Amino acid sequence: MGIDIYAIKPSPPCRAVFLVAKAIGLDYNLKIVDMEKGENRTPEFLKMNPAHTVPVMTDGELSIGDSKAIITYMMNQYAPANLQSLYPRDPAARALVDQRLYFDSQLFASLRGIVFPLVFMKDLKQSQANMPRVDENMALLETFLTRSTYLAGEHLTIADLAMLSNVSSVETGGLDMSRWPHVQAWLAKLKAELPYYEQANGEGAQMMGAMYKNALKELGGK
Ligand SMILES: N[C@@H](CCC(=O)N[C@@H](CS)C(=O)NCC(=O)O)C(=O)O
Repeated sequence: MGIDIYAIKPSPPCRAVFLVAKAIGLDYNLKIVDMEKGENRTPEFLKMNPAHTVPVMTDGELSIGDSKAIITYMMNQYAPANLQSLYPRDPAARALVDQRLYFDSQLFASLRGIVFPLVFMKDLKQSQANMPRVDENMALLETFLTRSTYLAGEHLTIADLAMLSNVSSVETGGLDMSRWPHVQAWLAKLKAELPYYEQANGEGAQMMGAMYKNALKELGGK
């Protein structure tokens, strides 16, 4: 019984879920999905999430895919009162967090656009063609982070934790982070502040970065 999370460690959306669970001290059973064996396309998995993506969460009768739906549910259902500021109840403050979460999905989609063709299709050209979208989103993130210390204001929210899973992958993937100094400073600050960083995110980010860099090397890219 309890909460089950179907996931893989390198995936940024899965790491967003690990980070938020750690932040609020929520226990769950981790069910690693073997994507190479097609475990995300079995009838049982597709019943939980027809989009065949990880992460998926089950909690009693509820099965839900998409990291944003999962982390906001976790906050709404399980966050203790003293941690509500991670996903504020005030509509205006929450709107800001939600906006950053939607932006994070956009940034993830652009990252997928460089990783998927390279790692799974061995298509360097397509990956490189998609790179400007990543740069554009990272520049937008830089702009947000010139306006506030954290992504949605002056304190940590789940928008930071979701974005952290993506930006740490940009760093481990070897992209030139010096182009976005506020993002670099924010990343260093979160790594230092979150005692659960390494366990929930660091190890998986290294795995993702290695997959990207190895494929790039294999295909002769830079
Ligand atoms: N918007 C989704 C994206 C999830 C996603 O694309 N997950 C990838 C791994 S990083 C996946 O499961 N891909 C397998 C597939 O598309 O079949 C979320 O935030 O959960």
